[in-house]
Amino acid sequence: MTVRSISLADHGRNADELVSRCAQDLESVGYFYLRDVPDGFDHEGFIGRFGTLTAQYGGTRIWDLKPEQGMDHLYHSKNTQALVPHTECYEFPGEPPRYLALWCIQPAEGEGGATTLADGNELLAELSPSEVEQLRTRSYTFTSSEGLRHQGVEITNRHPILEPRPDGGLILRFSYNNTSPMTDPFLRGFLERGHEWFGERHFPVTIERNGLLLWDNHRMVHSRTAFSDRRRHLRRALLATAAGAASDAVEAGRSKVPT
Ligand SMILES: O=C(O)CCC(=O)C(=O)O
Ligand SMILES: [Fe+2]
Repeated sequence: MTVRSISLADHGRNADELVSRCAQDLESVGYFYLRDVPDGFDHEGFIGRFGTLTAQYGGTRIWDLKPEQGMDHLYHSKNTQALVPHTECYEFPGEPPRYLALWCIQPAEGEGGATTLADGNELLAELSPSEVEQLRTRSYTFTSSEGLRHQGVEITNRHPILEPRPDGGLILRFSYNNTSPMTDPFLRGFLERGHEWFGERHFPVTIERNGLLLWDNHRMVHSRTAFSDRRRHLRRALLATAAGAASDAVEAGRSKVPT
């Protein structure tokens, strides 16, 4: 599958039109990818049209995704290693933020460093009604990833993998490596299946400099490929469309993060 994209050069003359063009892709395919973005573009202002920027782990609203010293042995977004399929903030106490935005300051040179995405609706469509029912009724424990725990952020909450939203939509929470108990055969089976599905159905997006990728975090599963260029630098923002839950979780994590 190839990535769909919108060129700002073609659609950038009118900001409202651009937002509605992006919103169309977001609704139909679960993401939009904006290319040909000039230097000086106000990424924060633009993504603010889709939701409210929420504080992330440690309180920051914009998270720098850049390899850090001493992180390479951990499972963490701030290193050069591949990640496994996940949705973001599955361990937050309430609804995870609805949208996740990444924009690129400096792409990785050479192999790797693609952000990978797959549409969770495809996975759900493959499941039997009884499997869907189990995903909605069984609760599992979701915990912050190893790298965050290393930084003093440890959030744990129990949730079903599939949860209805008040507006009639669904929230998919997926973490291949931070859901428990792994002794549960249903959970193991589902995670293995999801991992395999992601391997077959994901598409890579190598975000170009200034490019902006924004997706529905209640629907899309994401990951990334390993890379070697330590200058790779993306910025990440989380957007909430309903008040409350996301920022509460961050408050819980904030006090533990060394500044
Ligand atoms: O580095 C990337 O491309 C994505 C990392 C990631 O999973 C995230 O920012 O949530
Ligand atoms: Fe992520």
